[in-house]
Amino acid sequence: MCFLELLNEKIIVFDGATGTNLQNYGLTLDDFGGKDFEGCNEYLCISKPEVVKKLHYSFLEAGADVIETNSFGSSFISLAEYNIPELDYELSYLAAKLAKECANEYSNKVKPRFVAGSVGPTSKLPSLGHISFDNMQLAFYRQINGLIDGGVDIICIETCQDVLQIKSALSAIQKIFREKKIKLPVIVSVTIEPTGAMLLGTDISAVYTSIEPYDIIDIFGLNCATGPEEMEESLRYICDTSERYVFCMPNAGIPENINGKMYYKLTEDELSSWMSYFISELGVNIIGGCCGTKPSHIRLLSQVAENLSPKTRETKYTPSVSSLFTVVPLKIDIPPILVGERCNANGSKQFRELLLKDDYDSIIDLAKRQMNEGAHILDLSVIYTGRDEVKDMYEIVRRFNRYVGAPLMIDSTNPLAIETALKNYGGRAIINSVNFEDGIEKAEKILSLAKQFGAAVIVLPIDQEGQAYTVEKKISIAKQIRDFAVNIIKLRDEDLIYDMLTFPLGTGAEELRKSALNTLEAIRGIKKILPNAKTILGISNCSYGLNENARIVLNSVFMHYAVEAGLDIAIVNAGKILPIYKIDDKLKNICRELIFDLRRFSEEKI
Ligand code: THG
Repeated sequence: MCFLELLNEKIIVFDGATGTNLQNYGLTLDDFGGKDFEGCNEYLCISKPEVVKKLHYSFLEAGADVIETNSFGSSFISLAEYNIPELDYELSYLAAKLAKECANEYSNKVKPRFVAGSVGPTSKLPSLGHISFDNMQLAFYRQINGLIDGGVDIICIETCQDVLQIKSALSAIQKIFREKKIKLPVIVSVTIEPTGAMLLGTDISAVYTSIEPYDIIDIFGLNCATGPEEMEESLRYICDTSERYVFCMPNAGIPENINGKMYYKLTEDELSSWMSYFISELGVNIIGGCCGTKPSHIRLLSQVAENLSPKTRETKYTPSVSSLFTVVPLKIDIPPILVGERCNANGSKQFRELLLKDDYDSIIDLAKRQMNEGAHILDLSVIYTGRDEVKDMYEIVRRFNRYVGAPLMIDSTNPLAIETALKNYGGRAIINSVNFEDGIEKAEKILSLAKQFGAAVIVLPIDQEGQAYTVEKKISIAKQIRDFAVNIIKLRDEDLIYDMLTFPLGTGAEELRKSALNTLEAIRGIKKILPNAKTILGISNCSYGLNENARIVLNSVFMHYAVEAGLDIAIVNAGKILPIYKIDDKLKNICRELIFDLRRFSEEKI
C-alpha cells in the first residue's frame, strides 16, 4: 500500500529528534571526521555511517512507521558553513540510502516502514535578503535530487521559517517531478515560534494562504520550536481549514537553558496524552517528535497510534490572498474589497516622482498611507519609459514583502517582471493581468507563473482584435481565457478574477456611451455562467478627463452601481471614494444618467 493510502487507514508515527539524540552518543572530533566538521551531523553519513544507522534502528525498534534521513542540512547552503558545499548531492544520496537500508530491514507487509527525506530551512532567510530565490531553489533542487536518487519515499520540507524558503523548495520539487516524471508525497511543516508566528511574523493563516494553491503538497503541519501545548491553536486552524493530511512533530517542550545546555523536559506520558488529544479531537494524521524527543517517546507514541484511528474532518477554506502578515479573503460580506491604485508610475504623479528618485522609503510610506485610507490590497505598476521595469519591480517588491501588510497586486504584462515580483514575495499575490492580445503564447507564460507560484490572476477580455466592447465579446473572450487557464494550465476557477474593462465615460465619445452599461451587464453575465466567479474593475478609468471633484463623485457612483451588479473588488484611490449617501442627489443623478446612457448629455458635459 502506498504511503498516502495508508494515511486513510491509520495514524502514522514518525521518528524523534536527530540532533539531540546524536549529541547523546558522545561523538568525538574523529567521529565527525576532524575539527573542521564538528557539529556537521550530515557528514556522519560519510565518517560514521554506523552511528547514523544506530539512530535509525533505535526509532524503528521503538515502532516508528517513518524515519527521516540525516540530511536536514545537506544543501550546499548549509554545507558551505563547513566548506564542503560540493558534497550536497552525495551526502543527500548517502543519507537516503542509509535510512532506506535500515527501513527495509524492518519493513514487512503488516507494518511497512518508509523513509522521509529531511530538507531543513538552512540558516538563510530569503525574505531578509540573505539569499536569492534562484540560488535557494538550486540548493534544494540538488539536495532533493540526491534524496530521491538515494531512494526516499516521501519529501519533507521541514522546520520552515520563511514562506519564500518554502516556495523555493516547492519550485525545486515541481521541476524535479517534471524532469523525472514522478510524484512523491510532499510534506510542508512550518515552525511556529512561542510568539504564535513564524520567525518573520507570519502566522499560520498567512503561511497557509500562501502555499494552499500548490497541488504538490499532500501533508501540512508543524514541527519544532515548542512543545505540543503551544501548538494547539495553530494546529486547530490547520485542522479546521486544510483538507490535507495534518502533521505534528513538537519538541519535548520549550527548551530550558541550564548553564548553557538545553534541556527538553516533556515526558513520554505528557507528549503522548497531547498527541492522543490532537488525533481524536483535532484530527491530526501524523505524529512524531522533534528536538529532545527520544526513542522512548516514540515507543509510547506508537502505542497511542495503534489505539486510535484517523478522524474525518470537516474543513472550510475561503480563497484568499496574503502578505507575509495578513490574509485578505477574495469575497467579503459587504463588498467591495478595495485595491489601492496609487503605486502606479503612470497613474500617480507622486509615485512616479518617488520612483524617478529611487526613493523606496517614501514609496513604502505611500503604500502604508493607502492602507490607512482603507485599501485592503495594493496594486503595483512600475512600468515607465526609460526605466528598467524588472529592476524596479525587484527593488520595490522586496520591500513590500518585508514592510507592507497589505497583499500585493502585480500590475504588469511583462512575464519577466511578474516572475521577479513572485520570486521576491512570500505572500499570495494577484497577477494583474492576463489577456489574449498577443496570442496564446504570452498568456501561457503568465498563467504558468501563476501556477508555479500559487498566485491568483486577473483575466482581461482582450484578444488580437483588441479590447472587448460588447457584452457577448467580453464574456466570450473571458471564457476562452478561463478554459485555457483551467483545462491546459490546471489553474482552478477560484484562482481567476474577471475584469470586464472600464472605459472613460466623460469624454463625449459617441462609441463609448454604452460602455459602462456593457461592463455592468458583463459582470452579471460572467457570474451567470461561472457562479463563483469573482470580478474586479479599475474604477478610476471611468472618469479620465474630468476635473478632480467630478472624478471623485463619478468614481464613487460608478463603484456603487458596479457593486450592485455583483462587483467583488475595486481598484480605486481609497481615500477618494465617497459613500453613496454622502453624494448630493442631483450629482448622483447626473452620474447615473452618464453610466446608464440616459442620453441627457448629447451637448453638455459635467
Ligand atoms: N483594470 C486592471 N488594472 C488596472 C486598471 C484596470 N490598472 C491600472 C488602472 N486600470 C487602475 N489604476 C489607476 C491609477 C490611477 C488612475 C486611474 C487608474 C488615475 N490617476 C490620475 C490620472 O491619471 O489622472 C493621476 C492622479 C495623480 O497623479 O495623483 O486616474 O482597469 N485590472
